Amino acid sequence: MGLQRTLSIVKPDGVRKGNIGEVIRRFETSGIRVVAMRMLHLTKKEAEGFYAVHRERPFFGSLTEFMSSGPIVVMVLEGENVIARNRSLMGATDPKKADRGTIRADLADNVEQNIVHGSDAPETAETEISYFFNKLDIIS
Ligand code: FUP
Repeated sequence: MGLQRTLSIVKPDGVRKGNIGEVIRRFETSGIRVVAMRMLHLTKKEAEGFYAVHRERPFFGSLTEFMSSGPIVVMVLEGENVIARNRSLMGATDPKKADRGTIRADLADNVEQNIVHGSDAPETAETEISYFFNKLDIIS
């Protein structure tokens, strides 16, 4: 716990649907600070690198195809207990199972195209942040 950082991604569906501002608004409204932000378009290889932990899963090909299908917005979020707070704002992976009022319940179409990514633990947050950002990119 304490002050944490986490990686957030507005996925290609969120960018396509014009949800960048809505996602960031929800973070800021709940007191979470954005301390780094960038827009980029992943190659298939870069998406595969990011989701390497899922490489044996049946959805890996489709997921990485989707994640490289258009630009994304990557952000570092900072706050007390921000890893769990971000996950609770996001809602369950499958929008049909996500609590009402969460980002995925309100905005996502299906389990693959689910608008946002958020790191799930301190170790993954560190690895995922460093996949996109250098130390000097992050405001402290
Ligand atoms: P989450 O941490 O909520 O993003 O969920 P996971 O780490 O379990 O899954 C990562 C991504 O894989 C999801 F965001 C979308 C994709 N996925 C599927 O496409 N199908 C599935 O059945 C499960 C996950």
